[in-house]
Amino acid sequence: RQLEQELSGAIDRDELQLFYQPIVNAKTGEIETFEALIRWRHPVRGLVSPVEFIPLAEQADLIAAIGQWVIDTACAAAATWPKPWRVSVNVSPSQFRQSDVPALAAAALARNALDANRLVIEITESVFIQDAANAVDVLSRLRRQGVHLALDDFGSGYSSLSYLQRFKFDKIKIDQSFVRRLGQSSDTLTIIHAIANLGHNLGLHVTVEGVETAEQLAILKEIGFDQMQGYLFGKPAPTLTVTDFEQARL
Ligand code: G
Ligand code: G
Ligand code: MN
Ligand code: NA
Repeated sequence: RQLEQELSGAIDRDELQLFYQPIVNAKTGEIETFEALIRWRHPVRGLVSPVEFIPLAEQADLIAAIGQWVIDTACAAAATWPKPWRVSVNVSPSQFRQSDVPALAAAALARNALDANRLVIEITESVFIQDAANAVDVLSRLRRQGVHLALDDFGSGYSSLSYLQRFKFDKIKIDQSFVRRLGQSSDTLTIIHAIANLGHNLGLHVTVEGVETAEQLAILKEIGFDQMQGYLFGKPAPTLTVTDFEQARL
């Protein structure tokens, strides 16, 4: 309750912050995109994870305001970057239903004179569960504006495959849980490989997430992804650092 109340003032008190994590080209190691990941700098609790406060924001009808702040802030940041990297923003299912995401995106892009193809919207399979027709309509509007669309956490939900027929995304991001289990069973590699082939055969770009170790990288390199993301290439950070300007060693 109290945290919920505090959250309602967090935007005005300037307590929300975006961290940025690099997403690199899997062949060259060059940075292509930064994913914006929200944090709440709580005066007493310190950095609060979105895992904790996004559900609160959804209950308290604050998700629309926070979502708008995220898109605005991410576009403003991208407009200041020294290279035309894309910025990728997570949009939760309730935000997708409650706010006019295409209008918010259009306003933020215009305000910051940012080309629409610099913005990526990441959604998870769960946006299709409640109102698939609306979700497809919203995605189509974003597509017509030139915004890129990514299906996040792919493979972690159920009946993931049917969603690939509902809307043609630009890319799928393979859920981190697969990479985490790489060392545990050889089946995991088979599954990751199959997802990558499926994505490529559908003409989609495929990103693998949660790459933490050189061992994982060595295995994943064999598969042939388009992009990779994970602590090995860079952790989410409040500002871009010198290493963000270097190529990852692949
Ligand atoms: O950055 P971190 O690993 O703590 O993120 C945890 C979860 O919060 C992830 O599922 C991520 O997609 C989600 N998340 C991060 N930033 C945002 C945001 O700005 N909006 C929404 N809706 N979810 C976010
Ligand atoms: O659900 P989504 O994919 O948007 O969540 C991304 C979250 O994963 C971010 O909050 C980020 O902090 C976290 N993350 C990014 N790279 C890694 C990684 O290599 N290992 C782990 N454990 N988490 C990561
Ligand atoms: Mn994401
Ligand atoms: Na993800």
